Formats: sequence, C-alpha cells, structure tokens
Amino acid sequence: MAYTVGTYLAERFARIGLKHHFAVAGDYNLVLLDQLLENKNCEQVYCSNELNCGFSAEGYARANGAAACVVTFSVGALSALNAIGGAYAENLPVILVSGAPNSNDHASGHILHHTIGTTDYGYQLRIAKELTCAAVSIISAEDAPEKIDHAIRTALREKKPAYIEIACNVSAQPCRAPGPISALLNEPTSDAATLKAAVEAVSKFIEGKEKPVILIGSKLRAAGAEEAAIRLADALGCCVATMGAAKSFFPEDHANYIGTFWGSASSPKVVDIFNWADSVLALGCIFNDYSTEGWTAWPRGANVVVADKEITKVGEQTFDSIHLRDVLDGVAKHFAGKAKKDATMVEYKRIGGGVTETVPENAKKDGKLTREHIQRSLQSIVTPETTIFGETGDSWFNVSRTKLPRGARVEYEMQWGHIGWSVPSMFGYAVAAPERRNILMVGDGSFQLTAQEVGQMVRRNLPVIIFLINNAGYTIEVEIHDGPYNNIKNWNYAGIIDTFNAEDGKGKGLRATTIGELDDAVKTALAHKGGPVLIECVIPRDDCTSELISWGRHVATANGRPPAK
Ligand code: DPX
Ligand code: MG
Repeated sequence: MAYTVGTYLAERFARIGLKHHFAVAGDYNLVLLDQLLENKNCEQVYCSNELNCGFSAEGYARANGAAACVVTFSVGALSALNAIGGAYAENLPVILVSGAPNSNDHASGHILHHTIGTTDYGYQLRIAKELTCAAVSIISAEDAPEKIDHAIRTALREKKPAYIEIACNVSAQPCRAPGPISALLNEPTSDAATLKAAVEAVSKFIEGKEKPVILIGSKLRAAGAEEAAIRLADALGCCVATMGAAKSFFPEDHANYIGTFWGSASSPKVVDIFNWADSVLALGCIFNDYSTEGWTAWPRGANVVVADKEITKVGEQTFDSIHLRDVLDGVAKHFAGKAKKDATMVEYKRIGGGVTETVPENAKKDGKLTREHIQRSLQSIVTPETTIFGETGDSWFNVSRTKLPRGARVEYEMQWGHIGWSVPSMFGYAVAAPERRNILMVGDGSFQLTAQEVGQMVRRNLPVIIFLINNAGYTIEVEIHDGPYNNIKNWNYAGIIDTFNAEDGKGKGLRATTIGELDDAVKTALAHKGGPVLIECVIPRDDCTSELISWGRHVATANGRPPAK
C-alpha cells in the first residue's frame, strides 16, 4: 500500500489505539482531513470549536489512554492550545495536529490569511513548544515519518501532549510506509541498579517508622501505578488517602482507604490520622496552592517519601529513570510476609473512622431543592460502571463527597482548572466509553463557556446525564472574593437542549426547583435513550458545601498575602 503523510499519520493513530480523532475543519487542514478519512479504523469526530476540540481529545485520553485532535492554523490552533496546556497539566498524551501554510510560502515573504499578518510562520510552532513535550513542523514528506513518530512516541512515554503541524500542500504527498508500532509503544525499562537502590532506600525508610500513611496523587494514573499502589497498601496495611484531584485513583472499597486528604475539605478523621502519622508515602502527588489548601495541608520534609512517575526522592537521595510501579512492587515484595505497618489503620478505627453517619432524609417532595439533595441524588445513581466528571466550582466538593463502588471513576481537572472544561471533556470521554454511565456535574458559570459541545452529544446520541447547578453565579469565587463580576446572565439551561435537538436530536432538558422535581427528573434521565439529559437544578446562590467555604478562605488568605519584605 502506498502511503501519504496524512494516511501515515492516520495509520499511526489507529495503531496506538485511537478509534477516533477529533476535528474542526479549516482550509489549512482540509486535504489532511481527507487523508485521515481514508483510514476506516480511526473515525473523525467533529467539534463546535477548537477549544472544545482540544478538551474533547483531553477527555478521550482520560478514557482511552491517548487522543488526537486536528485543527486549522492559528485561528484554530491557538484556541486548541489552551486545552493542550490543560493536557500538559493533567498528564494526558493528546496529539494536536494543525494544518499549516504551504511549504512554498515559508520564507517567501508572502502574507497569508489566518495569520498575524507578518511573514514569519514559525510563531505557532514556538508557542506549541512551550506547551508540549515534542513539537514538530512537517514541510516535506521526506522526513514526515520520523517527525510524526518522534512526536507520538514522546507523548506516549511522557504522558504529555505533543504537536505536529503539516504544511497544507504536504499532507497528500507520498511518503514511506510505517514500521512496527512497537517502536512507539515500548517503554524503556527501569534502570536496574537505581531501582534496587530506590527499593532499598524506601523500604529502610518505612522500617524506621512506626506510623506510615500512603497519600495517592493524580499523577498515579499517568505513572501506570494504580494497581501497584494497591499491592503496596496490601503489603503495608496502613491507611491510604487520596488527594482531592486523585479521587477514584485508589479503590474506595479497599479496607485501608480512609477518604480524601485536602485540609479542611478532607473526609472525616483523615486529618487526625495525618497529624498522628509519623511519615507519608506521597505517590504521584501534585502539591499546589489549591491542593494544599493555601500551603496549610502540605506533607513535606524528611518524613515524606516523594515518589513520581520516574523519580523517587527519599531523605537526601533522588533516584531517577525508574518506573513508580516497579518501586512500589519492589517495596511491597520487601514487606510481604512481614509484620504489617498498620498502626495508622488501628488508630483510625479507634477514633471512629469509617463509621458513616447517615443523615436522615426528611425533605418533603414539594420542598425547595437544595445542594444537599442534588448530592444525594447523584449518590443514588452511582454504579460500578459510572464515571463522574466534576467541574471546577462547588461541583468539586459535591463529587468529592460521593462514595464510589469499585469500578466507578471520577475525572477532575484540578491542576489546570479551566471552567467549562468538563462539557467537551465529558463529550470526548463518552465517545470513547459510551457504555459507561457518564454523569457530568457542572455549574452554570462553567457551562456558559463551552455549552456547544452538548450539541455534539446530541449529534452522536450519547446518553450523558448532566446535573447543571444553577446557583446564579460564580459561587466559588463568591467565597474566595466577591464582587459584581461573580454575577452571570441567567439562561434557560433546560430549554437549550431543544435548540441543540433542532429537527432530529434526541436530547432532553429538564428543570428542577423542588425535591420532587429532581427525583422525577433523575428517573426520566435513567430511562432516557438516544441522547443526553440535562437537568437544570435551581438552588440559592449561597447554598454551597462547607468544604467550599473553609477551603476558599484558606486559599484566598494564601494568595492575598502581602509581598515578603
Ligand atoms: C471561576 C469559577 O457557576 O460554579 O459552583 O457556582 O462556583 P460554582 P460555576 O461554574 O462558576 C465557576 C466559577 C470564574 N474561575 O466560580 S471557578 C475563574 C476562571 C477559571 N477558568 C477560566 N476562567 C476563569 N477557573 C477559563
Ligand atoms: Mg454557579
């Protein structure tokens, strides 16, 4: 079979496991899109704009391990690059492909449309280099295969986004055939001597402690170490907590799981245990101003082992070029059959941890809808096949409170924190995993940024359940720092679905202002087939979680502190 640059790229996409790629058309990428369409193993999925296209791919990567999106030059790519920044922050390998000026126009002095109007077309590549782990420009078919392979291989290894721009007249040029895909998929193995030394150092560290705890961070998935973390927990028998952003990265029904560690937004008794513990094994953790609640809940220093995807830090030593899963398995093996290091677990039970206090539901059917009842409704429909997307805002804390059976997953975007992320990201995730019970919890303010992608859920008949919290504004910002800028224009959110449906869509929009209306809406949503159901949940502006209030205060205090003298 004769290859072109575009069909080579499509073949690589299909062979790394992408059954879909996301796209918005533009004249710099039309020929490329034609080439990609030739490959029947990697379907083209369309988005409403390029920001959403980037986030759709980001969501697809969450479900599928990797993703790709294809946009046009500058007017498209510069929007998509925001989502690529997000993929970098969230450790997701998303390949951004941009159509680019004709190879003859580079260095020609011609001024082209869709550019900033100067004659240097390298600016987009230079910007992309800052936001990706590999960025290449293809202006000849001769070196296209190695450039494409370099970008994709680096993204898959580093779990970071990559960028490929292809001159519009080169996409359909003949090029060499691809080699075996293992060249892109195989990872270098851990350095044996370093691994041995790291396992010894971590094991010795734990042996020297009485009361260790394990803290799971959101980089654990990118490190491919979720299963290994369970084996370590089994071997040590100590308490395990997840950071806010890492919910569902450790099974919540595991005997050693105690909940979320997130300062005053922590689950009951978790802070007590962390205060009592003498050491922390921090696995794939991101400690930023939000996750440490304004630097107040930040395990660090000599009693903390910081273990990441390829680097483990113990005491005075750093061990590089070793996979986290290998370190964790090595340590688990070291402790297998030895007395458990379970003091924190014993203490957790002693102080009454794990005992769930069920607050009786005494709300009347015609009572005004509350945030608490929305959370209760969400909890009632979570199954092992459920994935919940929690948007930035009070949705974080509502989702955080939800108890997950084994198999249920939560997706957050807490490092990048782009409001509106969740709508396209949920769309991309649902394209990859339509068989799951996909639930989106999103605030009114966030929804207004990216609402169009609900239209794409309608287009593809995806059965997503959307809880849209209409609390009349940016409530999380109200708690951090209020002003007139936190008020938003109200929309008829339930009504918007009719607009997206037009003549052929099967989406459903429902509005709930009382307890009974929400209960009915949830029943309707579960029974609905052939499209998304958006439930607009109307609650007062100040009806938020207690976590939001205390967390918001801490973060505001930290970020408002005066310059150091
Ligand atoms: C902003 C945030 O309505 O949720 O629960 O009412 O807060 P809550 P909403 O979706 O409002 C979100 C709003 C404005 N953050 O409270 S979190 C600042 C911000 C951001 N991302 C972008 N722009 C502004 N995080 C792209
Ligand atoms: Mg709101």
